[in-house]
Order: sequence, then structure tokens, then C-alpha cells
Amino acid sequence: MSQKADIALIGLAVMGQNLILNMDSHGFVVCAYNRTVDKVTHFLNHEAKGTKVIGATSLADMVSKLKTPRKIMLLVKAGSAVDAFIDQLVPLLSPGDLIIDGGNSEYQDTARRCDELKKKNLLYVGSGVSGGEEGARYGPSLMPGGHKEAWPLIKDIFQSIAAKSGSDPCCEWVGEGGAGHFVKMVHNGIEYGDMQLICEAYDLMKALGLNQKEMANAFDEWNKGELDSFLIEITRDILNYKDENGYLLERIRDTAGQKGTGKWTAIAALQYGVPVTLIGEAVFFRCLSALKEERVHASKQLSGPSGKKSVAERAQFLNHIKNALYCSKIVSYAQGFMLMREAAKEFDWNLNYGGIALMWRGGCIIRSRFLGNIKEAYTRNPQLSNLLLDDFFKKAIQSGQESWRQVVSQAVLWGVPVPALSAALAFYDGYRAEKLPANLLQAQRDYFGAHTYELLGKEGKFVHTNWTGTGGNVSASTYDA
Ligand code: 2AM
Repeated sequence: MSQKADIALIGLAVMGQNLILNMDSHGFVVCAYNRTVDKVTHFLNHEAKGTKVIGATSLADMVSKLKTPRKIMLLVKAGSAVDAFIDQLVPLLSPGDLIIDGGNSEYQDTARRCDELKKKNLLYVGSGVSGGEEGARYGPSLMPGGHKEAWPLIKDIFQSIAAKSGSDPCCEWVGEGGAGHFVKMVHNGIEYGDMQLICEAYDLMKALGLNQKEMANAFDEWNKGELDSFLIEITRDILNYKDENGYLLERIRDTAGQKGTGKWTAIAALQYGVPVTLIGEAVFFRCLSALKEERVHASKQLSGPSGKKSVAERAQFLNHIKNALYCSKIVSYAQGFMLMREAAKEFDWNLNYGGIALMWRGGCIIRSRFLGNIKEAYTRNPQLSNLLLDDFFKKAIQSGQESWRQVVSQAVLWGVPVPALSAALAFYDGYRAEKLPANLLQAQRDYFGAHTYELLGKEGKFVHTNWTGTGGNVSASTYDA
């Protein structure tokens, strides 16, 4: 009998193939399988030629070729395909065997599958995998969660193939149930936010009259400082890109697509009542961009400010834009971490926030120097309640906020939409406000719906007022909630 495999991987689209090749490069023997079995032979004869990868002709064949306890990773389309494979695998497996889903599954699905497989004495892991095809081959960011007993079985493989930040793997155990996929979802939401912020900076640069080379140079400069990141770097390259007709970017239709993971983050934010406003705006602005025909029509009907868009000092204003982007980015990550904190409470996860920052530090789309700063903030204080309260970020906002306010006000005066920059600023001002106008809101609710309110200094006592009481006489009745 030939050598048994360390792990099986089902799903030979590019991500799956590349993860297999990555595992192979790190010395693991992988058994490959795919619904359309012809793809297995093709893969073995082409991409995997000369490797230790073995193939399987059926699920039973695959299961027979694995060391026990068996580890089987799925990289198939999220949704019913995952359930279908689980259903077929269950009768072939023995107690203690492990199924891992590396697709983009919804965290509730992962939690449900964990529960179902636990009843069958099987282990289950739902892992976020980020970094695209390149990451899968040479080092993805991996965010595994599910049955904790499964972690020792895959730790070596996962941490070996993951991206590295210095010598640290961008992969750590995230938490129980759907925790891995939840964290991956927040990662994707943050990616939406980062991209939107960069787009707003680009739009403001255009408003200022910068040509494309100047914009590319600005992003190149920014990439040398605190904004150093994959997304800033590719933005520079995109701005520099020319084909036979000149710069390509201006010829691309301005309607954004989305696969839905940003939307899921916004839905989770609403569900758990966390003000993740920047990602929400990023999702909505993609929706607005998709209304191209309506916008073209409205652009001929609706007026905006007519003055010339100019500033006294262009270089100085560019620096303001950079600072505004940086401050907003801090708010966006603070919001994302607030969402994870709330979900952790809801699901009883013991999330390691510094570890999450480290997982995102390399391999994935939002990789950046900034995530190193977040990791350091949580290392300084693992109990940090909000990123905005960390000294490093507090100081960063202190020194950038004048710029941030200038940019948002100027954009408003010019009529340039900056939903993410301005939502972040509104959040910042709201979060640091000891008093918000919600006292009026509570009074209104009590007026029309007798919802009651609490008096300052008498919290816990709920009071109702008869606001239309005769002769303007306000009567209050008190009762315990
Ligand atoms: P296929 O090659 O047989 O289409 C990405 O689409 C991966 O998910 C591919 O390996 C694909 O298999 C698999 N996949 C997509 N939908 C599937 C389904 N309903 N059942 C099983 N595998 C599926």
C-alpha cells in the first residue's frame, strides 16, 4: 500500500489547487478530490505533476487513503455544496475524524454544522481563508474556528502554510462555533471600508485637479508611512497603469460589484446593535454606484455647489487627505473590533484580538503596517475596551483630526461625496460625547408611545410623563422597570 495522506482536499478550483500545492511544498501529503472527477486526473498530470499529491476517484477511495484521525478540507462553493459533501462524508467517517470548511461560508451555517457534527461524534472546523489565489499558494491568512479539539490536529499544517509576519504565522485558533468565519466576515467588511476610504481620497485628489501621475505619486509616498499597505500599493499601480489608449482607470465603468460579505458584516452590525457605520456606508456607496443610469439622469437635474474647487496650498491639502484617511481607518478598525467584541459576548467566544490583528497582518487583502500597530495595542493591554482609547491611536487621531475636519468640511462645500470619511468623523464625535441628544429622543418616544425614560442620576427608575396634561401641568408617575 502506498503512503497515506496527511489531509484530503475537496474542490479543485484555483483556490483549492493552490492550497494543495502550498501544503505539498511544506512537506504534507495531500489527497485531492473533486465532484467532477476528471479534474483530479488533469490536476495530477499538470499543476501537481512531480509533487507528492495523490488523487482519489471517489469519496470512499479518498477516505481510504487518509491517515487517522482523518482530516478532510472542503474548498467548494459556499452554501448547499458544503452540506451536500458533509452528508456524503458522514457515513464514511469514524468518530474523531475532522471536516474543515475553508470556503466563504456564513458564520451561522458554520455554527449549525458544528452542532450537527458534534452529535455524530465528528469534529468540524470552519476556517476563513484570505489572500486570494496568490495567498493560497504562497501563504494565506487563515482564521480557523469550530470544535477546539480539532485544533491540535491541524495546527501544524495550518501554521506551516499560512503567511508569516516576521516569524509569526498569520494563523491562530479563533474560537468556538462560527468564530473563524465571523472574523473572516469582519475582515471582508473592513476591506470594503479600506477600499471606500481610498476611493474617496482619489475622488478628492481628482477634485483638486491632480493628474493621474500626481495621484500615483501621492499614493506611492503614503505607502512609505503609516498607511503602508497592500491596498495603497495596488492603488498606486492601478493609477500608473497604461495600455495602448493611455491610462486605463478613467475608462472603467464606475459601478461597483459585491459578493455580499460586506453586506453580511453590516447585517451583523445591525443585528447586534453595534455602530459599524463606516463599513455600512461603504456597502451602501457600492449600491449607489450601481445606480448608474439613475445617477446619469439625476446629474442633469440636480444641482450642487458651483464654486471652483481649489485650495490655497495643494501639497498641504493632500497631506490633510492622508491624515483624514488615516484617522478614518482607525475608526473603521475600532468599529470592526467592537463588532467582534459584541459577537464574542453573544456566542461566548474568548477572542484574542491581538491574535486576530496578527492573522490579518500578512497574507490577506487588508495586510498593512497598521495591523502591526493594532497587535501592539492589544499586547500592551489585552483588556483594551476600544482601539480609540489606546495611547498610540489616541495620539494619531489627536494629530490628524484638524486635517480630517478640514477635508470633510471642504468636501461638503465642494459637493464631493465622502460618506466613509464623514461617517467616521461623526462616529468619533459621537463616541467622545459625554452627552448626546438622545434625551430628546427618549422624550419623544415617551410622548407618543409611553415608552418611559430614565432621569439622570436616577437610572434604573423608569418614568412616564403625560406630556399633554391639561394646563401644561406635567405629571410624572414612577415605577420600577
Ligand atoms: P466542480 O469542479 O465539479 O464544478 C468551485 O466551484 C468548486 O466547488 C469546484 O471544485 C466545484 O466542483 C465545487 N462545487 C460547486 N458547486 C458544487 C456542488 N453543488 N456540489 C459539489 N461541488 C460543487
